[in-house]
Amino acid sequence: MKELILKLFEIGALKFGQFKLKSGMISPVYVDLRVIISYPKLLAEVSELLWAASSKAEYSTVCGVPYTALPMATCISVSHSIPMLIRRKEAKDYGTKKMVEGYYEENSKCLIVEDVVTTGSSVLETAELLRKHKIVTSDAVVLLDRQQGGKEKLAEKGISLRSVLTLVEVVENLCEMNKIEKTVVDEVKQFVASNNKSLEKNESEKSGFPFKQKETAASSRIYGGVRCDRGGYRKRAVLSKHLVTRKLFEIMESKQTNLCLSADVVSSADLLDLADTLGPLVCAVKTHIDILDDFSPKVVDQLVEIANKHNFLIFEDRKFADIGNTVKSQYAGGAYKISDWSDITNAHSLPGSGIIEGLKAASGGRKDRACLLIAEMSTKNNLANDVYKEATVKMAEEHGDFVIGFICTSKVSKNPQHVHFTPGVKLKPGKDAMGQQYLTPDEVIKNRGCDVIIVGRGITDSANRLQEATAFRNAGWAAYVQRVSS
Ligand code: S5P
Repeated sequence: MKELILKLFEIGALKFGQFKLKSGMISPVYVDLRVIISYPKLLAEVSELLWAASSKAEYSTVCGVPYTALPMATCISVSHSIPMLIRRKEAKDYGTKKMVEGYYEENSKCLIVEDVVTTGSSVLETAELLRKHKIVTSDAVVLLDRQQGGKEKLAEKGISLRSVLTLVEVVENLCEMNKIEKTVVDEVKQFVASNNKSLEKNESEKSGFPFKQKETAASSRIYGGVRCDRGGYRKRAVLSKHLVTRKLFEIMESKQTNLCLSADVVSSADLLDLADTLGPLVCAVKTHIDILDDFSPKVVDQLVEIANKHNFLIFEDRKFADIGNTVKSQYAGGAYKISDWSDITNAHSLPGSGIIEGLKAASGGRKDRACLLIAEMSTKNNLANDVYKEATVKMAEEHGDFVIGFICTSKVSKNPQHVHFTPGVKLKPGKDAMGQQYLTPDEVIKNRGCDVIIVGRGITDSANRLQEATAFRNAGWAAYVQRVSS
């Protein structure tokens, strides 16, 4: 089960933080198993486990609770030659007006399949409908039981619920694998123990996904300082006035990653493939859009779609360095129209504050656009000395409505609203042939106090990019956890 739990965590099906459910309840965990359908192997595996969990039940048909469990029920049906029924959510307004599709005999037994159970109300709704059609429903299987009274409630109604996973088992395993902190486990356990039956599944997991729409991300979270983590990303999300900073910290916290992929590849297909494959592991994807051999506006549209799907920010590493009037056109115009699609961009502070004015003007006052100033560089013999660095930080302070932090190799600002992005990161220290110098995630995050590791060739040159990105993500996150807990 460990592997399954890890996979669910990695694809973002389980998120930890403070989530306000529609019912008003604050949950320390958010479960979105819908994303499983994007991973066919996992879908098949999960369906087999559901089928195995039903081994003691007797049934001649299966019926998935709409919608996430529909494909799971379909997989069980096809793999084990068990006829399937579909429960409609609304009756058709034409034709037969049937609420249950598929062939069944009166008094035949049907197994209900569900992805997640909280209070059990969705399973019960399906069971009641099937019962109205004289179909016997005494058994249900679920992938994840949130342990909030659903099993008991269903038992009272004559339905025996078997689960593949329980929430407590999930968090305990994730903690053992160093994916979440012990405090999160305790919070979830406390939440489960409070056994709040007022949580309605239809009101929570099934009806909204806080991070799906970029615009709704901020509004769906709690900013009351409900939980602080001693200067950690969550607390800083609460403190942050800039929408992009807040979003970034929230993403980092919910996906438990401080990895920014530097997708320095030259083909659009490679860029999109990287973003889609590694999207679940990163908080941001950094592009050099002008190195694509085959750039077309479609690429950035697709990249934005992928960013929405996997909940990461896009950072075009344009390193603007000209006068305000010129960068204005470079940012919003030309072939790339960067301000249309990139959440974050960066600029040298060398020209003075005019460059920020120009970029800000080009962004048209959009609150979801932000800039990092280059305070330090990762290359040997670079010219950014302490005076330059301090002047850059001052400039950032003066333009907090657009500048959210720095490209740097150390923590240059004490302002918790400033984000520190550090390039030149590999799992082992070293350098390349052209002056690039590498630090480890541990050094960058734990010792130097930076926030985000930017990793390019450490991942893109690897034969197994997914495995390598996972290693960077784990190393970066472990370093952060150690930093905030020490
Ligand atoms: O000082 C810097 C600033 C940046 S943004 N040093 C850097 O290396 N970068 C960028 O980070 C660089 O342009 C490249 O895209 C990435 C590092 O790539 P890597 O392959 O060396 O990890």
